[in-house]
Amino acid sequence: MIERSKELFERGKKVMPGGVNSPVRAFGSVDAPPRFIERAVGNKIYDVDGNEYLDYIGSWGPMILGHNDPIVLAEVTKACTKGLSFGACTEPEVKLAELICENIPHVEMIRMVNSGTEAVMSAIRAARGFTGRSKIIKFVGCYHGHSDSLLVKAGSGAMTFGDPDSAGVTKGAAEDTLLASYNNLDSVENLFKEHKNKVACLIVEPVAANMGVVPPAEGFLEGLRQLCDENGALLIFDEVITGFRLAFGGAAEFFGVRPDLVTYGKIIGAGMPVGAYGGRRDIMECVSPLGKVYQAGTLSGNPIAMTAGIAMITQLLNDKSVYEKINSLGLHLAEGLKETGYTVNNVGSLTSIFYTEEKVESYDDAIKADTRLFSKVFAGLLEAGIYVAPSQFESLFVNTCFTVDEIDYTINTYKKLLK
Ligand code: KE4
Repeated sequence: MIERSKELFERGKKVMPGGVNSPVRAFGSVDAPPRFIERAVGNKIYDVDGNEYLDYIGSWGPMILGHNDPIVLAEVTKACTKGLSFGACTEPEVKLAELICENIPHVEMIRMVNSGTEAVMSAIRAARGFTGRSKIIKFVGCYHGHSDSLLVKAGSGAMTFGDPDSAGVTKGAAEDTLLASYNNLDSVENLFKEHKNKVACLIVEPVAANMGVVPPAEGFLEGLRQLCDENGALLIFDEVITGFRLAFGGAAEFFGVRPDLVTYGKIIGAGMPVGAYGGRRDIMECVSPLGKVYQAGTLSGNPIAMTAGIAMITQLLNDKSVYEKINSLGLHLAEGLKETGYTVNNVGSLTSIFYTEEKVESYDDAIKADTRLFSKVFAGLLEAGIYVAPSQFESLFVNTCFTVDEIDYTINTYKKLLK
């Protein structure tokens, strides 16, 4: 029974584009109406009709300790009594910045913003300001938020100059964005050769998770590091998904490759509206008011969001067994899903099942997956109380609150639906 969700969706469609505030939530590519979520705790969410689901989205990754972690909730509740926003400097923003910079070697300085999009947009501007160069390299199928120069993918055949992937993104905004193929170092080397000394930075999801999970091939990240060094370009790891999840130091620690800049999203705010970019001190010192790269935001460093982040990140710092737990749960899920005979990619607590029997090591492999079958399975999972991303091209996220029995229930449900 999902009458209230349906009613809210109809009302929403009258006053918000598609009835949503972010497109993926409209369930546009699956055979089911969106669920309106009323509350969540641990690894479960509850919709407005009272249905319970095992939550494999977790607000797209930040709920590593589960929803409404008691320590985070207590700290946020306390902070709210002091006021929600001042538009002024506060102690929590200094404490969160210290927590990150003192414990992640490649983040020497950091700037808080309000979303992953804003973090990436600002990091790109800092890279362009620091290098004095204009071109950026991104990978087809990697998603870095919706700022104009990142909302780009290869037009048909135009594999080197991006064509706008969205109406409203002008040719001018897209023409400095060069497109490479994920896990293909030659495609990157060719772009550097064609645009000698013009590339400011290369941005990559160190584990691609927006084409479904596609791990970096052996030597891929190391190769990007070398190519950036050889060409005077900055290497940016977009760790909005992998940061603080694959390891405390994110994918950079997990794979042992040092980026020049990293971007974070909601994960450093325990799911609150936060983002950040940071890295080498000499680059970050180019950012206003210290340097000439302007970037600002009323809500940047919001005290409630910072308090939430401090409460969660302190726990992750003090109890590294969290990573063994979520990585082993992720592996257990992946091994079980492989028994369906379909392709499963897994890195730590990130997993995707692709409805193909072929390997999926690139965007071109990923788009061959059977999305119609995905949609059918998705609807069946919802009916069984299992809430996964409403798109083939996302990840399944586990958190510390999952039990092996719940993972096994999930695996068995997939097997039944795929019989
Ligand atoms: P936000 O602006 O949505 O906070 O972050 C943008 C972003 C940047 N970089 C990466 C690697 C990301 O995955 C994202 C956002 N991810 C999507 C889900 N894959 C957010 C969900 C949505 O768009 O509603």
